Amino acid sequence: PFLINVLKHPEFSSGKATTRFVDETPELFEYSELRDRGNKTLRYIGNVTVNGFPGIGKVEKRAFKEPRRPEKLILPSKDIVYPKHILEKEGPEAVSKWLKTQDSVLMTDTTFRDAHQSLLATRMRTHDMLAIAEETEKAIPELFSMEMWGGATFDVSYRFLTEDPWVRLRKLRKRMPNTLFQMLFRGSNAVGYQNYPDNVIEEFIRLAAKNGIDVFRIFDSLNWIPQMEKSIQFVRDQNKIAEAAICYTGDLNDTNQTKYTMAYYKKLAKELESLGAHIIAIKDMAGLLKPHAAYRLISELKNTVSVPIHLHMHDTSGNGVYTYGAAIRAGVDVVDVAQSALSGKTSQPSISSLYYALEGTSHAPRFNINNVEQLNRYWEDVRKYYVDFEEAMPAASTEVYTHQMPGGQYTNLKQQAKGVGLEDRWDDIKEAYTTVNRMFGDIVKVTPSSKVVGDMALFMIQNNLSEEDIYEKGEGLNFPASVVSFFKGDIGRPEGGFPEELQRIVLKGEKPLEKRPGAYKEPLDFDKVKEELSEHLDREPSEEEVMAYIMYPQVFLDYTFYYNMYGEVTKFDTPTFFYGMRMGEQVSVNLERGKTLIIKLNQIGDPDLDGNRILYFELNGQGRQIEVQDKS
Ligand code: 3PY
Ligand code: ZN
Repeated sequence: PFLINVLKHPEFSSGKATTRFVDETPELFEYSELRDRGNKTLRYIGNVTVNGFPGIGKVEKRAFKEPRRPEKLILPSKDIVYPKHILEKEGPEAVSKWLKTQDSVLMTDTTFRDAHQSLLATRMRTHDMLAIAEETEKAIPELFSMEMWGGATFDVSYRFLTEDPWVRLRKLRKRMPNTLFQMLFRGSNAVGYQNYPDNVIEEFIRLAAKNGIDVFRIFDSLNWIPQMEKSIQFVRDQNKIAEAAICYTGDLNDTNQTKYTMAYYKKLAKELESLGAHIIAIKDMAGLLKPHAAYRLISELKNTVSVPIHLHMHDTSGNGVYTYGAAIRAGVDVVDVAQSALSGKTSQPSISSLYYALEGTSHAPRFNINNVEQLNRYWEDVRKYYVDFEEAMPAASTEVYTHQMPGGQYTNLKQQAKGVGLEDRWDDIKEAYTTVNRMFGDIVKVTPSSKVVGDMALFMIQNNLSEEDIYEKGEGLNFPASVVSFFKGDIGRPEGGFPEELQRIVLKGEKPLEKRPGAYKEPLDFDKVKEELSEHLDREPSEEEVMAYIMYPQVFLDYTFYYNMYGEVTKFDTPTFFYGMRMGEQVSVNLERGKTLIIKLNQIGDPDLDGNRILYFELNGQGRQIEVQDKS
């Protein structure tokens, strides 16, 4: 294509071109680059139109309305205090102190992270967040923070959305410069499912801070502090907010509870405070904290530590707003909520429901509810794009108090069960999940420990194994890799230690670790990894790309392969990204300012003998054909 550009250029055809013509005429490159981006775009759209999107398959593209946008926002007054500014001017301790002086409860909006992780299999695209980011900051400047990164979003972006999560972070940062950005960080597991050497944890935190994260919610999936303390220190080293989380499990109302008691939570909170946490979070990842227990827990914690308390929960049981009400009466400083259209069930309680529940009390939040409701219309419309990822329960379910499955796992495990043909045994799987938890000694269940319990439950159902069978036939069984690794101590140590008999059966003579896994790991040689990645990419990678490759080597390489093939697919609107185009439809893709592709699909040819179809497009008025292999 480059040569053709040269030949067609007016200066060249007029005969005036010199040998320096190519150097002095950069638009040639630009033109061929745009052409190349056009080709990639058509290749993507052609492929998804013919073959469908992974996980959805080939379905007819419905007609979607443009999402409604907020039109009458009341803009923030000049004297509004942004905690982000406090952090920047006075540091994390000042934010912590400021929080404690607030009468009204503060809120973290999880719409960009946990809400869609827990309802829509983490598939929310950057495109849909960016489109509302500026208005969100204008509409609710009173938020404590926006949770918008970490957890499962890191790998899902690369794996399923062909998106770079670092780019998401930077772009949102630009549009929301005054809002604290919060991420979920799995302690020594970073944003992965395994332990990393300490220098990897340090480097990840440095890069996340550099790219825009302010608040790091650090947790360990077994509440094991040796897996958290390095992360707390590394966040402090960056002068960012270290929010150390205690995962809530069991039931504080249960007088027979011997492990997860009030004393247990108080002890953890004290230890985390002494390690330098600026905020203590109670992370109720399944939604097990009942109202009365919440009142008692928060009251006790407020008397135990002097840092603020941030409560996170999922609304699976339907009791979320009631629990928050009780916690707020007990003086909790911040709670996690989601925009109504993405709230409830396995997600967080609704920001607007909670607003009205608190109206008239001394803790009522200060934001403008009408602004929030205007934003919510956008989310009502955008959620429709993602219906094919809605795996959640159809309504609230109090069974969660029995199976204790985290909100973020519910849809994933269901998908996993479907994958091995066990969809119809979902009730049995939930029951097995409860059994496995008991067999493991009643452990905290959250990524990655929840995955171990889920894998074991599936394994038992798939192989028709009862609890007795495991003890009787265990020596001859090939347990799932995650289960073996758990009993080895690879993700840490549960409260009260491992059940010895089961550990012996699973490990088959192998010795478990004696110290935290990170203590055995040599520091990673970043230069060496960078060199290795350069060879794969054939160019010098950025430090963020090196980190992505460390976390998820194959996923990252696959991402770069698809990125090279399809270009910046984040620029497409979401219906086109998931469903391609209808015959005769026209869409526009704005690549950057002044570079818009107007695409029309005119015809799809019949497959040839090899199954290849020709798609006839118009790209900015010019006919273009793309050949796509029909995989059906
Ligand atoms: C995650 O680790 O992704 C979670 O959301 C845990 O609750
Ligand atoms: Zn959560």
